[in-house]
Amino acid sequence: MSYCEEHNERLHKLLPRERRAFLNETHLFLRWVYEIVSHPRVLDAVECVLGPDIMVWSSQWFPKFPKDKAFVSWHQDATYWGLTPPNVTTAWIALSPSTRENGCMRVIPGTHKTPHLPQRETYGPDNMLSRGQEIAVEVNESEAVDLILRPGEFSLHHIAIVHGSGPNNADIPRIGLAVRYISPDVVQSGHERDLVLLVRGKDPYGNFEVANPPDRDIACGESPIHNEALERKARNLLPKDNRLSDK
Ligand SMILES: O=C(O)CCC(=O)C(=O)O
Repeated sequence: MSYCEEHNERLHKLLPRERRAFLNETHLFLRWVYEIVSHPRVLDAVECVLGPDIMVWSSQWFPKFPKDKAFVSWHQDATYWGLTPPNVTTAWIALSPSTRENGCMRVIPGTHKTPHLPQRETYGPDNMLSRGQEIAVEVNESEAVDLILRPGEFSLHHIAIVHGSGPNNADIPRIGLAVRYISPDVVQSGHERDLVLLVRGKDPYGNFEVANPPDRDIACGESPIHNEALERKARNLLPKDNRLSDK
């Protein structure tokens, strides 16, 4: 929270999708975020899905201020991350209550098992995704399940599941850290080798560059590893004119 408070004024001046430039890959330069992403309770759950060898490919904060219009359109991460095979799971870790009223994440069960849906880029100003990407066909919202969490709880979601979230209509913030875990056999389609952290087990594949975890908190913008990770992700994932963030 102190990190968010420190950058509160700057964050408020940015569009939701621009805010995220401050909020990506903080596990690479903030020790306390690293401690969250490598917490044994989180990794035990991830291990049930991915097996004993686990790497953090990315992490992103998704903060919604009280009465914030920011939302996340329905989308499938698998469409634009370029990661195969889909041995990828996101732990969405709540640092505030996450409820229907303050815009909790919602998923459409079973959609990770059906063919990927077409997606379009809207660049909507209140959309928290960097290109405002959204599913281009109708999503049956009556099937949506709310992932209601208390602070300290987390959910896991598959890279291909249809998910999104609405605005924050409450007087309290909604803060979540989305941590993207992969198993080391995953390959990325971009030209750059992304920087990852090995948080459990071993990496017999060498598909990614394994970075060292931070041993202390470093100021935002002053960590060479963080800057490098942001640039590589942007070069892999974003069109040249929109390299503000990686999602
Ligand atoms: O925080 C949200 O509401 C959406 C998060 C999300 O899209 C993700 O974790 O992939």
